[in-house]
Amino acid sequence: MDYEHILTETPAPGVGLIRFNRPKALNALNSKVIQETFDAMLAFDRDSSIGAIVLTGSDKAFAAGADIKEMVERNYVEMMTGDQLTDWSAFNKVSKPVIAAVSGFALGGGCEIAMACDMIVASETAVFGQPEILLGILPGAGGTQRLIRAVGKATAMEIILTDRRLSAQEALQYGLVNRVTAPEEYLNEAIKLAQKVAGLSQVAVRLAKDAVNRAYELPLQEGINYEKRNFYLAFGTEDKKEGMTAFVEKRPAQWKHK
Ligand code: DAK
Repeated sequence: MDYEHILTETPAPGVGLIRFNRPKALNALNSKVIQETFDAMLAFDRDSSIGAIVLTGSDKAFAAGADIKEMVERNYVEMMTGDQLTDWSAFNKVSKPVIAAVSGFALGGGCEIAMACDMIVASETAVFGQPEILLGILPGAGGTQRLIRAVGKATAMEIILTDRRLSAQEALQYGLVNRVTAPEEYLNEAIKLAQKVAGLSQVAVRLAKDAVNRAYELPLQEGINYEKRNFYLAFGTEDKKEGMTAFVEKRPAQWKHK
């Protein structure tokens, strides 16, 4: 598939890679980038040979936010009735794990997309922030909700109200990212992590990701009940039988993803 603003490849078995590719605009996310990213993501999600997806940008910028030049003339009604909102929320439809490989700027919508991923590998150069307040707006793709869960209210407020930026090391301390690597290693590390997940049962991974994400939405007891249903569902799969039999027979499991 030919895209204008993203590149896709399969850098390792089972791993789908999507790269924002508007280097001159620091990967500013215009409508086309968002549309293409979600198209590619859903294509990898449907592809049974893919077990995990890596989303990355360039060394200088994961993404410097939504495209301000595209938004500058837009008014309330155009934003509300445009298809942008639907596009941004299509992220929730991806059932396979998505790992963000972040180097350089992850600002505004860039930070929000990274936070919407399931894991984040950051280069030492990564900078996370929500500078929307400087533009007279506020985060609109989950920033006010996801950041507070990741870093707590005090820090989230400071980031959103004063444009405080987090370094990769600070993001690691807060638990916003999974790990920090040397600048030349972040993508390899993300691909390795994706390979690890891609080597597992896709059905078990899907059920597990779904259950973890429910923790965001549900009160504890309902979340525990939800988890239990997914847990029992796993007992209906061939992969459960294979995984446990392989353990007993002391051999690696051969997953069928069924
Ligand atoms: N939009 C458009 N162009 C951008 C851009 C952006 N966000 N960020 C950078 N660029 C462009 C610059 O205009 C410049 O282009 P030329 O002037 O060369 O044509 C080029 O990229 C290089 O940028 P700089 O010259 O500024 O590079 P520096 O290294 O000096 O500075 C910087 C890098 C990242 C600190 C700076 O570019 C910057 O502050 N960028 C803006 C960051 C920002 O404010 N981001 C938040 C945008 S608002 C929605 C949901 C969410 C959102 C929108 C809608 N819906 C649900 C509908 C999200 C909103 C946002 O993200």
